[in-house]
Amino acid sequence: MTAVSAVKAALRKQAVETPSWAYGNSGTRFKVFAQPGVPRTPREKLDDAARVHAHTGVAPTVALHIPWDRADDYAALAAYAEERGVRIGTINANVFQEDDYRLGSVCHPDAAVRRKALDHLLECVDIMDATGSGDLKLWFADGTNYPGQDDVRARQDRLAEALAAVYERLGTGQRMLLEYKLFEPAFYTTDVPDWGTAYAHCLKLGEKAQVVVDTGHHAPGTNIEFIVAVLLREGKLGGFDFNSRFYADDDLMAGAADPFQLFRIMYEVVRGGGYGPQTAFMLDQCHNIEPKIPAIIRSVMNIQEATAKALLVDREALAAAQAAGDVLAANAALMDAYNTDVRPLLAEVREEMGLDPDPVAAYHRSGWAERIAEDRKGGRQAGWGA
Ligand code: LRH
Ligand code: MN
Ligand code: MN
Repeated sequence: MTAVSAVKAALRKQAVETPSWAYGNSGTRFKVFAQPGVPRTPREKLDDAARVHAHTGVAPTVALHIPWDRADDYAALAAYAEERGVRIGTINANVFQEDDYRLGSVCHPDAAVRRKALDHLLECVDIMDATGSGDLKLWFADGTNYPGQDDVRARQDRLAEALAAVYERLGTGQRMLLEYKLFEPAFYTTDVPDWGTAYAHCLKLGEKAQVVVDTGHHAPGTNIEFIVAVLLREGKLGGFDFNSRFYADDDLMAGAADPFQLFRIMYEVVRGGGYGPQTAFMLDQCHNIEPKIPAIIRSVMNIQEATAKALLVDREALAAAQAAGDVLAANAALMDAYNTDVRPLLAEVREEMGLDPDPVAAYHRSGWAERIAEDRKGGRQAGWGA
């Protein structure tokens, strides 16, 4: 049996990174619904992230997206975060929002555009130096819409060249995390469409290059936990962008659409020795209609619940059933853990951490939502279309 005290200790040490862009207004390409009190500056995003950490105790870092979170002085921004009890986490590069990138960024056929994109990636490493951030997250919107539009192989060569230049620039303790996505905004080919392509590039680059699994970036029905198991086995799982999807890259709250899948993923993480600071557990969600901060708290709690269940799996019983070829007993060992109501356990963990057992209720009682609605007028859209 798994000792409950060990499970609780592991849960107390959990760290989920929240994305700065989840705090701002966002929408679909049809409509951005503005909300009262959303942040107007990177500092205000950090203020909100600090509230999430204060109520959950497990969201100590905040991912930035550059240029959405541009600052004059990044060291000062990092100091501001620390004053509020959080730290700057992953730096997300953004080479997809300028007219120059119509045909791509680092894979663009024009060397001048490729240079511009590379310069931005290198600038992001400068920002990591200034903020003390260890991870650079790279996602490329690059691809083509029509057969014949560009040379698919040449685009891989250009990608490899840019990645190598960034890799070269990384300092000690810094990693680059390459994120793949099946499609969108490109619809015929995407230059990093799947874990295999990301893995091949990272393998060639070296140990500081690892793959990021965004749970919304696969074809329907893809067995994501299998990808997680394989990447962990190869030492190439850098982290996650957690969110939920029903259809494509929906960016809904983590664990909302398929909590069972989230459990299966977390089980493979635990099983494969990936539960710890070596794996970046990030959220990548964009709330469209629901209030930002409570929705982020809900995602964090959903991840905690999936993790608690994964940690509760009786691995000895599971291994024995697997060795005996007892298919049903093995499946039952997993399902018993999944079907456990872990909410009381997590409430206890929170109380032991000096927190309210119900983070959402505590947030609503805190008065923060009313305060920011009053104090902040003219909140900005998070990212696209801003
Ligand atoms: C791309 C993506 C990537 C971006 C984020 C805003 O779909 O998942 O991680 O940085 O969305
Ligand atoms: Mn993502
Ligand atoms: Mn995405």
